[in-house]
Amino acid sequence: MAKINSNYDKLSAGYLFPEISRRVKVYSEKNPGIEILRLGVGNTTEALPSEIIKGLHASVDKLSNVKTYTGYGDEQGNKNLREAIVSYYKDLGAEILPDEVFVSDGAKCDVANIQSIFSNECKVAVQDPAYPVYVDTNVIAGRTGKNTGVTYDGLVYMGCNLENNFFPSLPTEKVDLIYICSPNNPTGAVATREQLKEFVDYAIKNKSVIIFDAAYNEFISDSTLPKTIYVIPGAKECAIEINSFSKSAGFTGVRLGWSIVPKNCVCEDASIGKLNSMWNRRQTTMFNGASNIVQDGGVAALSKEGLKECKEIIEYYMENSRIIKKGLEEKGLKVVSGGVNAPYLWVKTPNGMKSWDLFDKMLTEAHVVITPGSGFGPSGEGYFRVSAFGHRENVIKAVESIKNNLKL
Ligand code: PL4
Repeated sequence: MAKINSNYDKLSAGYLFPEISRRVKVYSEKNPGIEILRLGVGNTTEALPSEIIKGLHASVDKLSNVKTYTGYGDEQGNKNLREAIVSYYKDLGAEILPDEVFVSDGAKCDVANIQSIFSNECKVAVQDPAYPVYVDTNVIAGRTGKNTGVTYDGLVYMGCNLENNFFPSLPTEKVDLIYICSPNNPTGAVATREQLKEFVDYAIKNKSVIIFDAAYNEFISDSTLPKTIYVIPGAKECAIEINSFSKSAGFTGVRLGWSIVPKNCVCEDASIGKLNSMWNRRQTTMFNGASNIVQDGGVAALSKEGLKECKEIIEYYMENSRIIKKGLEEKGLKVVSGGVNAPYLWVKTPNGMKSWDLFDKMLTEAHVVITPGSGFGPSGEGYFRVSAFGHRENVIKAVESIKNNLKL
């Protein structure tokens, strides 16, 4: 007799982003002809730069010739891409070995799957608010108790708020797996070296592992802020880093990411090399490698010219961010975090409104889609996230519509 994984029943009804799409669809169907302006999902909109297009085309051409055709590649990723990632880290000031790099088809599956190499006994700590995948995958795996409607029992929520400048203090109880995202989704806050060092020291002392999501690291323009946790002394002993080509190179639809599991990364019952070999086993068993065409696109994105072109597109989105910030502040809304070294702005809802009420108000009055803060965790209630990804003219239209039509 088959039985379901009843942990699914603990989850909140719908995953955040499909729930937003559902509400927007219902509204659009009832109000045909109204133009919806999207500052909700962090979805890239600008064309891929020429160096990446060249890399992708060349790779397609290789497949047309029997002498250069390739079939399955290494599950961990092609050698040239893994080496390009190693050299990317070297430029950031971190020494990573090629067999510590695991290429994937995006960061989402890596941040979702990485928990599977750890015991179900592990106590999990998440920044609150956080990208919902960290919490939901641990719920599915059975590392939490029941859903109270606001929180999950057994999970440690590390509150990020105005008082701590949206970076949490160390957990007061012993935790085993710690999710940190910097630049943070949704608050846009970026951890300093000192803040990360505190967590690294904690993890080493407690034999915990940090899962560091660096998906937005290329949006950091302040050179004093770390773009990888591996510039922090000791981080290779306690941290797994996950990154993506989605936001830095516009690969949201193309799909490519990577995880780094250093050989020196250990935990209570894993000595040197064990976590790396477990992730290798997991990936080689359950994943068949990223598309060879896309991997060649990734190599092009990490080339000198590719990085330069991608930087220009990042700067375009960051100009959007400045436009949004200025417009929201002119409207009297409080942008409390983000938008400077990150493509998200974290904004207080006016008059103490609930996040989803503000979502509906924004949609019906200004026809603008934002993301309700409570969708990212209990500390997100009373806030909303605005994404700076979008065509400039749409961003300007959205900001104008908020200024002219939102009734405060
Ligand atoms: C909507 C902190 C976006 N359907 O594209 P990937 O898989 O390489 O990266 C996913 C990812 C990983 N880590 C962080 C992220 O913020 C994201 C993407 N988040 C958003 O608007 O918050 C897209 C969300 C998508 C999803 O569910 O991920």
